Amino acid sequence: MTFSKMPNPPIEVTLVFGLLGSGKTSLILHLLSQKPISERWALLINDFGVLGIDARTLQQNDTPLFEVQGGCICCSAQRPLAQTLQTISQDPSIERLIIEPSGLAHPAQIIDTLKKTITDRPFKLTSSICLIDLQRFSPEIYKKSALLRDFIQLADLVLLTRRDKITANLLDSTQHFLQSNVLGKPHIQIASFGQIDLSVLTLKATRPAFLFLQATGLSQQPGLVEDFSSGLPKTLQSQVMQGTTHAVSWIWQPELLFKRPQLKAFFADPPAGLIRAKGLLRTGNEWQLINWVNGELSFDDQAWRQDNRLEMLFDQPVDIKKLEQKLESVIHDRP
Ligand SMILES: Nc1nc2c(ncn2[C@@H]2O[C@H](COP(=O)(O)OP(=O)(O)OP(=O)(O)O)[C@@H](O)[C@H]2O)c(=O)[nH]1
Ligand SMILES: [Mg+2]
Repeated sequence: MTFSKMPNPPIEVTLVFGLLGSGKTSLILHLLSQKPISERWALLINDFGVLGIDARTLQQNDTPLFEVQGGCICCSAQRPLAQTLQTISQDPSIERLIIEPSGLAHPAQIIDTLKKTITDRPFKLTSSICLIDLQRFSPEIYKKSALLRDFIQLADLVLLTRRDKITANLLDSTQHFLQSNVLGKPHIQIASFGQIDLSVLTLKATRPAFLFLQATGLSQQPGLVEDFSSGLPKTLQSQVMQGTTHAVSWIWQPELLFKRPQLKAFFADPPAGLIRAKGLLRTGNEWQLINWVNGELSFDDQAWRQDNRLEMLFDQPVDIKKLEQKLESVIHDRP
């Protein structure tokens, strides 16, 4: 990749979007692992909840990371997004920006903000990547979901994820469906754990200029963050963000331990309405990133050691007392 030697070169932007848990952070981690040493990138992360778990996961020494919190950057956090873009544009060393919006964000509004915000240096969208979880895609879902159809329309690349989880037949039929039903035939790649190469950062649009669609039927309202008093031991912070999607978040002291078997049991019988969970938890001498998506729980080692934090997203109001009673069995005061 070569960057322009113009006095005020644009910052090249890659927008990585997709529904909750579709693999955005995993893809960005893989892209970062291939970053040429000579290039300077920045990351802009907009996690739905308030704990910034994605940002903690993606934090690397040589890549500045900007977080926009307080809702979705496509709606309630549009102004913080514009302000952050201005801050990024003032760093002359940054050549590329990768944006991960929350899984609830509509990319059209983000593209609009990128275009209309006046910044010291311009931003140029060089690729937009839409991740689709093969396990959660079907022609019926596509037909029902205006959001999913918008996602696919807006993407330069549709990246089908969780290849490892589905059969070759299902993969074939999904690809065939997308090629036959999406206007302009999307450019499709397939991956497990976001393992694709850096050429995706500079994709040229494969289709003529798209129409920005209005975000309709989004299950997202401006986030309202409220504190709640937690009954769990040594809780440092407990917050709930309310909209149509309810995000419940806790931070606990680092001494607490979360035993794996109990965590597995908790998520084997998940609380009603749970759609996504992630956390950075001490599970022994190590800290682990835990992810619950599609009914499956996974653990990955993390260097994180500052505290325990857990976030759960629900598609219905939550009885926090009941939820905490259930969670109590998972928390151990001492190793
Ligand atoms: N089996 C399998 N798991 C995957 C794949 N891609 C991601 N995952 C796992 O799915 C979980 C969620 O992945 P993330 O990369 O955090 O997804 P995300 O889209 O960033 O999630 P949100 O930011 O919460 O919307 C993690 O446990 C990943 O390890 C894949 O291709 N195959
Ligand atoms: Mg993520």
